[in-house]
Amino acid sequence: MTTLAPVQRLKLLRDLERKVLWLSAWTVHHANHVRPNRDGLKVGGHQASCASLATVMTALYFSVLRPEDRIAVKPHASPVFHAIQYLFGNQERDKLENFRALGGAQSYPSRTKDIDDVDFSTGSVGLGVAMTLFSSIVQDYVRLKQLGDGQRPTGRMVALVGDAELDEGNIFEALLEGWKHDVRNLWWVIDYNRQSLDGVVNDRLFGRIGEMFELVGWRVVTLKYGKLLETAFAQPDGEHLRSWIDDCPNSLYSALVYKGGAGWREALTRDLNQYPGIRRILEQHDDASLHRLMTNLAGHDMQAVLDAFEGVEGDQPTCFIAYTIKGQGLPFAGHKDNHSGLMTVEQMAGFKQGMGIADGQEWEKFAGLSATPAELQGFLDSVPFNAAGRRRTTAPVVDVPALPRPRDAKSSTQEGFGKILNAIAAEDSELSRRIVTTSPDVTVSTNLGAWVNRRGLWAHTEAEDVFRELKVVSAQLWKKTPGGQHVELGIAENNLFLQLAAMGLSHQLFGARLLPIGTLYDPFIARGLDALNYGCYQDARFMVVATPSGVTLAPEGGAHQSISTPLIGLGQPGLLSYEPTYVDELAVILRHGLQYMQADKGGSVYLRLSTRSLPQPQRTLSEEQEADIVNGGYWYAAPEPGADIAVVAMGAVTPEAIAAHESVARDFAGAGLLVLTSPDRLHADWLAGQRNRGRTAGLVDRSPSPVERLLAPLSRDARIVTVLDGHPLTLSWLGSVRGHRVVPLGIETFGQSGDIPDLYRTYRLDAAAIVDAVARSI
Ligand SMILES: Cc1ncc(C[n+]2csc(CCOP(=O)(O)OP(=O)(O)O)c2C)c(N)n1
Ligand SMILES: [Mg+2]
Repeated sequence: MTTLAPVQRLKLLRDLERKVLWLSAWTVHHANHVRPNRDGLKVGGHQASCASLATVMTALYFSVLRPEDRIAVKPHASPVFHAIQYLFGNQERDKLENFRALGGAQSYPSRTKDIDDVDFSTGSVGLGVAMTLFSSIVQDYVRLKQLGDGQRPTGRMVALVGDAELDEGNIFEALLEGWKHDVRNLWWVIDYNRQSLDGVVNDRLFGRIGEMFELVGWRVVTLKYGKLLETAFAQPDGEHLRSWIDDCPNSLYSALVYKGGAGWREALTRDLNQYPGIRRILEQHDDASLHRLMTNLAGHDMQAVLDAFEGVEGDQPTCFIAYTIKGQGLPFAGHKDNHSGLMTVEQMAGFKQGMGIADGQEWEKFAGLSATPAELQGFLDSVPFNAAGRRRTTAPVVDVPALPRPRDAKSSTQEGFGKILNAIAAEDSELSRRIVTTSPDVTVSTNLGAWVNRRGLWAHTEAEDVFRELKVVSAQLWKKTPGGQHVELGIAENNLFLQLAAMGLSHQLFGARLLPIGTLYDPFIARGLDALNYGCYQDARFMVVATPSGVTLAPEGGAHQSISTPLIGLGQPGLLSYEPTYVDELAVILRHGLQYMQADKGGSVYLRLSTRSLPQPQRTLSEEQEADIVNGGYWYAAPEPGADIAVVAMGAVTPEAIAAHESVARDFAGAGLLVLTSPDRLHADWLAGQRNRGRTAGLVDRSPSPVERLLAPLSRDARIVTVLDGHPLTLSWLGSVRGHRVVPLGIETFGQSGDIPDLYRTYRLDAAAIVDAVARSI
């Protein structure tokens, strides 16, 4: 490719830009108008949003990007991405024909469901953008600590951003965090088409956007006018034309784009007729060429786009503001309602003709282009970005040996977590090197302090702990070095989950396995929930340790109590959740979690911990008990066969269940006490077991799932009382497993502050409430 003359390259890129525009529009059209529609629902797709980015993406993928770069594409430009990959030979025609159908190319680029080498899934606007920033931190983390194979050049983390995405607050949270961490090698290309979904983007806001980026150390490159307009501005009175466009409100500009040449003529005649130079420009252009001139924004001018990208050197984070037109080249260009607009069959016929595509040639890679197929294919074969094929990396699995088990007589699970990590930190092992922790300003209060004292804070450059230098006594040693293993974040849970997601993809993005552990207060999972979901959706592998939880944090009151997080744990795909009661359970679960995070069919892990100190059972767990803990639960006091009563408990309220069980067992001999560690795991295995049985009729696998096995000893009519410090629905489903009647106890309302005896009594979690529930169940 380097041998190509610039004019030749430009010509080929313009051809490919045209093809990309065509294929993206056709893919959406085909899905909506050509493919049979069985349910009458609109299939959708975003032809206008795609057209807006066709030039920029063509320039990037076919010329500017390198294999080590990682890209988040604006979700609704998915058809452009797939078209580019199709031209590269990485996407199949069949998948494009099935765009938005089962098994076809995805509506929004998906790392897990698309076949064409998506780097970052996108969909929930704003998150993919910020994800590139946190990935840049991970890239540096891995590089500075030499955790990769040392062969990978440093890449640029690139986001193709819709302008309305900048309304999402998470972007600014990320920008501030990135500034603190001195992010590098980050390119955000803003598709400044001045339109969102409902209408036109606010002018006042955008006037400030560049300044905001500069404020946090970014370089801002504005791609405003294309070569045609620049030439017109250089003519006599041209400066008035420039000021007119500069001052043109977004909504007026968009409306005129839609109206076309006659509309431009009318507006310019009205406002600038006093200038002879402008009158001459108007005379020299017919309506069609006037429209071409007035819409010649830099974001659609291939040479201007190339100049901008190629003119940037160094690793300073850079924001490109590319002026574009939503729907450029399509009949509804600029119309404020074009976001979900689709070309009609007639409009598509005209567009197709204009593109020089004959019937039956719609999917032909080179139909309707000016260069020969051989020239185009030769060019595609030499594109640097695609030269090495699929760009996803792998990394070996890290062995996770049995973890240390603190043996305190009394401990909370949070304290146990801190001690286990502290013990790992003291080891010199592959495991201790690969763990990376992060927390949004709750490192100490979630018990990561000891780990950080041993392993240090991570930063690009070394910074001493001033308090230590001045000999101020503190339990926390906060020295920052490039060798540190804790990434301290400001208080923004969105950032935490995106940082975890980026760390949790390090093996596939940067060829270096990390075992990320993030801590936060359990109630604030809700604050970052979409980002957590986003991380899980793209199969990032991380561990969330959430503590304190429930009403058990007692004096802190209702504002900090988490009630529905166990349901999030149950309902969130890609996230296996546990709520251990005892520290030995936690040690088993932590080990399993670190393995599960690396397994092919694994996922991320959520541990819901507590600050309540509980007397610890002095026991040595057998292999079988450990397996039960991993599978979701075990009989703390086994029921006698045919028992009529069982108490089921999980987490901090288990001592109340133990006390209640002792009392109940006096009246109901053989009553059992079941301690659960993961309703999520039990529930998932139960449903999977049922599905498999249904599917393999004939070869029926009748082996019961763990929860069926656990409940098997109970009599058919047994009553079960369940209790947890969380929403009662979490465990009430247990009644469906074998048809037992369940009385579920838990928290359903906002709590109050108080001590544990008062709160457990008030919310009916104490032993008396459990005994009462047993009595009422009879
Ligand atoms: C979190 C979230 N909220 C809402 C949406 C629905 N949505 C998709 S695109 C869009 C407007 C995007 O406008 P812009 O970013 O300017 O993109 P354009 O289509 O103009 O390129 C909206 C509201 C979404 N995908 N994600
Ligand atoms: Mg927009």
